[in-house]
Amino acid sequence: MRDYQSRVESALDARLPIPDTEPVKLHEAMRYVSLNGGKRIRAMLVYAAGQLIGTDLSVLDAPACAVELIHAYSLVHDDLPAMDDDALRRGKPSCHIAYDEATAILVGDGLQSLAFELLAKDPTCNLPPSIKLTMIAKLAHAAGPPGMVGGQAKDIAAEGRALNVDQLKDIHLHKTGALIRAAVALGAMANEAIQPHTLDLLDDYATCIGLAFQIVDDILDVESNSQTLGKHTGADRQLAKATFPSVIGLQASKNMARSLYKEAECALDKLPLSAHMLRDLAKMMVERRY
Ligand code: GRG
Repeated sequence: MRDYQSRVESALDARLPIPDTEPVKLHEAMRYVSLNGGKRIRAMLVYAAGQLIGTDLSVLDAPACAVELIHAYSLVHDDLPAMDDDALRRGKPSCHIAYDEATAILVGDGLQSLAFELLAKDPTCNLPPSIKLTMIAKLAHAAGPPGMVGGQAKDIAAEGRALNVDQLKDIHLHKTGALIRAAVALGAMANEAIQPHTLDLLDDYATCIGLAFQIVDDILDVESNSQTLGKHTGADRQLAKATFPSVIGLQASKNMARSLYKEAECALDKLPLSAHMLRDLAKMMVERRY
């Protein structure tokens, strides 16, 4: 996993705009938010799903960067005053604090377009155009209104309202889960040999761990502290947002995360391949402390 992490760090570094070229502030800020110590879970999922099918890691660099860039953009925009208004991200001042709001909006926009440009024309992603087109469509769907952006819109609309657990699941399957599903799908799709049945099982796995990941995020928001997490805790309470612990309780949230993890493992058990990296990643995602 550390190899995957350092691989995506170098791949991002090589693909982000050069810092001292115009517009310098935008380029610097894009690098500030993308090379600042995220866990790189989504990139690891791309690499692990791809390696499961036997895909060369070099082909997976562009998709791994693309999902991390979309993720970084979502965090930058999520931290803006118009959204969660958070001044701390990955242990450092959020983009709009370190720079300014206009720059943070442009950084998000720039990271998003770079993500799609990499999938379309990064020279290392030398796949047939039809596969690349399917990957671009998959990521666009996951990041857009049917996925992450739609989930964020529902999340904002739900502020201050009482939700039941199904409504909460629906928000997070989109807001957090859609990009995690896309990461696994992109890794698996980057190979002509992928079988539809394998893709379906991997999607079951990703759906379960995506939701479990968000439940753990909500639990950590209650049980951890901002120094460990690198972001302010208790923000959801301040914004009167429903969370898994607030809707079903802390212990039931832990049980739900555990049972989704088991479900994810069951999906992997049905694969005709040994998916030990995806197994380890699922474990890491539910047992994480930050
Ligand atoms: C603004 C379009 C738009 C979407 C924002 C994903 C999202 C939607 C907002 C992020 C807010 C948040 C804290 C969600 C909880 C789960 C989550 C995505 C946590 C952050 O992901 P990690 O823990 O972050 O993988 P690192 O920093 O490790 O990359």
